[in-house]
Amino acid sequence: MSKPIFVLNGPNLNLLGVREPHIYGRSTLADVENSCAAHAKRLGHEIVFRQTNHEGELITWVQEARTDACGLVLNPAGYGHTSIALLDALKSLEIPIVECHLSNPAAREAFRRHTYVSLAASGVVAGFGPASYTLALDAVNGLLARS
Ligand code: CA2
Repeated sequence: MSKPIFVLNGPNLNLLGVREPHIYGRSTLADVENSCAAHAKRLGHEIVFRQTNHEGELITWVQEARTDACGLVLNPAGYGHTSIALLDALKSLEIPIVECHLSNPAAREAFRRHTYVSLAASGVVAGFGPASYTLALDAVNGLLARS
């Protein structure tokens, strides 16, 4: 079996389905994890799915992905807009990286229009709710097939 695809989630995404359903929908993060695991299985992959509210922990997991993952789906949440340290960690990876957002940040406040993560990602999937994650898994799978 090849290495898993890491699906990493940044701060406050543990509140999914609990707060702000008008923006982020009613699915919980556990629902998103279950649909990612089922979709990855159909693609012939396993996933490691994690969420943290701590920047350093997210960076440690990105570093872990360097040796232990075949691809990365990352919803950096607020850290995407702020963290050069996260970008530096992502730049050390040689596996496909797909940035993923539930909402469409480009259609929201101006400060959400830029993410540092995009500088290291092969592409971005945003605005499709939980389906952004399964589409991002499709993208990683496609990139792996081409490599
Ligand atoms: O749309 C996304 O997935 C975001 O990454 C979510 C981030 C936001 O800062 C990005 O601009 C776009 C916020 C995550 C907070 O998640 C919550 C979920 C439910 C209730 C409150 C916050």
